[in-house]
Amino acid sequence: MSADVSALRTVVPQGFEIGRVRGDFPILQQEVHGHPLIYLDNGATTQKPAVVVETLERYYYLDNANVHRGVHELSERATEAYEGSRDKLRRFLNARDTAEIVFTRGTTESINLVAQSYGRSSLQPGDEILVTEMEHHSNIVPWQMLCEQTGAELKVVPINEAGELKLDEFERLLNERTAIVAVVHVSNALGSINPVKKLIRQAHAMGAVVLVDGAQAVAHIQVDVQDLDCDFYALSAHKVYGPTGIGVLYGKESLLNAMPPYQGGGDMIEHVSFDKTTFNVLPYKFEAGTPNIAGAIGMGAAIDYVMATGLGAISAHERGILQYATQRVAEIDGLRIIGTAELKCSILSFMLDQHHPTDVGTLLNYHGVAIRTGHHCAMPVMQHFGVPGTARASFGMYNTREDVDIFVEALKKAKDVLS
Ligand code: C6P
Repeated sequence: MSADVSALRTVVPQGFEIGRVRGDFPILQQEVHGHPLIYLDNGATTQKPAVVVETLERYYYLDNANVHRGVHELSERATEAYEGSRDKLRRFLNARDTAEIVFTRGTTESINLVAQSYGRSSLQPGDEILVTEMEHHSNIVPWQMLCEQTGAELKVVPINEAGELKLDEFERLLNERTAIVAVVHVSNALGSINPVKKLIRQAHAMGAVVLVDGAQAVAHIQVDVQDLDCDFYALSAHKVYGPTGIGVLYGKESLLNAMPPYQGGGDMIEHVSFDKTTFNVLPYKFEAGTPNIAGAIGMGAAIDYVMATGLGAISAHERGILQYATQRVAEIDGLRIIGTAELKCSILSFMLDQHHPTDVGTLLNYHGVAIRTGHHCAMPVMQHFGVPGTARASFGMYNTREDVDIFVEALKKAKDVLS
């Protein structure tokens, strides 16, 4: 091993200490337009700690090989690291077995897998799929496509003016025809945290299966799939300090076993002939072709980092930041927060007077402040609130009150310019 490679970090620091956490993310130590970077676009993607980048680097420098195929040393190492990551994800979600952890490209692919495999093989005309008005397009469009294919019908649970689910409407819409409930854990456009455990219990009582879109949840709150008793849980690594292009579909083993494969190809088969092909066991039945090996290993490193830092401490820190930001933006006349749910996490979506969110975001960028603007792939939410989009600050474990102060000062200047 060269000196350079051996210097790469593989040891994950323990505990939450904001100075150390910030130091673990080298990308934050830069200036943008002559100002320190204030990164408040964590809902879109989080930054990666050095240990994740260095795990990827180390994998490609030392261990790169295809998995499950070779008898040689590198393939064994790559396979061990890849399967090791699967077990890290199992522990992270408290799944019962690694067979229940399917690697996908991310939340979007996880939801499409369930729609096209579970949904297409089991839904009939007259069945209903229940989604909510606050879903990301990834948890709407695959179900609309499935409805087209099967004759099932899409039903939508509305939200109230705070951006909370109308739970009485959920109960009213849920019935014995409901085959699938697909609900977001934390809304990316509003920050609302949904009471998914209760929704799952109610859906199960009606005989429906439940998919939870956890894209915006797993970086902020502890998720225990056995405690939730969800049937499927979808996540993306890049929103939890890991690489892009990799994520997980958790599914209950009994359901995954009964489902047909999603894609055909290498690794997902047991035996192929022109007469008959039989499929591999879980989870490989759903992992056709050479997977994103480096991504999976990098995701494992990210999960190690998050678990060692402590999700409890991360949640508490971020709650403080969101509370502080909510108080501070109240100083700005004409700023309207979109999404005021009682239970919220890490997202502050807003309109500044009637100014277009893109103008607000563009001006903030000149102060080094990175936020996201637009419909956030949740157009029905924007339609509900009668806005073209919002400006959205979304917080991660490395954000501080000083970040919020700079953001608020930049907002005040943007307001002056736009007025
Ligand atoms: N939301 C945002 O800026 P993918 O693209 O597959 O990693 O994640 C899709 C997705 C699904 N559900 C929710 C709740 C999400 O927030 C996202 C991604 C990003 O809000 C990009 S649009």
